[in-house]
Amino acid sequence: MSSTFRLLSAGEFVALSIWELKGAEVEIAAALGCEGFPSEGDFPLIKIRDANGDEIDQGVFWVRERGAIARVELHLHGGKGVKQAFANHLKAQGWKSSSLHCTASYKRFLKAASPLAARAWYALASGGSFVLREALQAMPPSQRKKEARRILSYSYWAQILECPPAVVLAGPPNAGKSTLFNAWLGRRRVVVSPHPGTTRDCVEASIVLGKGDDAFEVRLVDTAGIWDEAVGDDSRAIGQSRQALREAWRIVWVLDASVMSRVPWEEGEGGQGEREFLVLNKCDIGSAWSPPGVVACRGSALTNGAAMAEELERCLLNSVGVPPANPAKILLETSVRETLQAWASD
Ligand SMILES: Nc1nc2c(ncn2[C@@H]2O[C@H](COP(=O)(O)OP(=O)(O)OP(=O)(O)O)[C@@H](O)[C@H]2O)c(=O)[nH]1
Ligand SMILES: [Mg+2]
Repeated sequence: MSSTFRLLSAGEFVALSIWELKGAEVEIAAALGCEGFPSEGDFPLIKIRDANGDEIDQGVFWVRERGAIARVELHLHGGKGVKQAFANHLKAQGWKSSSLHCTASYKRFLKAASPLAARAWYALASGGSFVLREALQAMPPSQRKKEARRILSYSYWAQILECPPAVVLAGPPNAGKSTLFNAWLGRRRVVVSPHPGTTRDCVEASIVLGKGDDAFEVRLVDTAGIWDEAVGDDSRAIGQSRQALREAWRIVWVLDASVMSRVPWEEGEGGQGEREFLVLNKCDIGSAWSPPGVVACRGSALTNGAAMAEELERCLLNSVGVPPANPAKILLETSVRETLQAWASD
């Protein structure tokens, strides 16, 4: 048997899995348990049964090409188990699996976790950067230099999309970092307790910042509380927190407003720079003090954490600016970036 099948959609958990089957019409019909092929323009919903006649899924049957070797597309549900069961079903009947040959950028497009990443990787996969380069090539040198510089000023978006950056929640123990982390995610992801030193390992989760086409993915990181005189496991946990702070794209310092405490930079942590934000938490039980410097957000992660997260998202978005309207200007391809760098410095 020379019939082959392959998965056209992304491999991870997705709502739909899209399959391509190539082979003789009778073999395809037998594999799908149909009487025959639907008439042209007809896309029936068919039930897929395994060798025992048990239904494993149902999906849309689309005939792309008829002939000695027919090609059909099948849209099934996207769960991992369904995909595995369908592939097993075909293999048991002698079908061979073939892989999808697509470019690295198209694969990144399929896996994109945010609208901005999807738009930028799609622009690259469909030749957008080539069109951009051609357009610049046709410009007079002085205009090209100016335009290349302008486009290169968006380079940080390429870094953000290549590797989602870390927004690190840090501060003293028991200040409410993990409570805010959970509230931000909208689910109980990490343990919260009244005992200082609850969080040990850094825990991260993906979140999407912003709305609409420009929304992009970042990694929200919960860390162990930092305090002096820690020894043993506590000291190792704080070592991890400090590592996370060094690698952070943005730092959100969470402090307890109800008890007098020192601000991180008085303890040699952080530097109150533009990429750091101060949060005063536990305002529901008191505001014993107010730290020097700008407070990005005050509130109670316990009673109103979602609103605090929203406020912080606004601060983070304001700190990063707006990506270019044309996603091809986010130069994800090194060779195009290098060409523009050469033009910009001509
Ligand atoms: N009243 C009040 N309690 C809060 C608030 N946020 C957190 N807590 C409580 O404070 C305690 C510590 O909260 P956590 O979120 O575990 O604090 P943490 O900063 O992660 O602590 P470590 O992991 O030990 O560094 C828990 O009992 C929380 O329920 C708040 O806004 N108001
Ligand atoms: Mg914690």
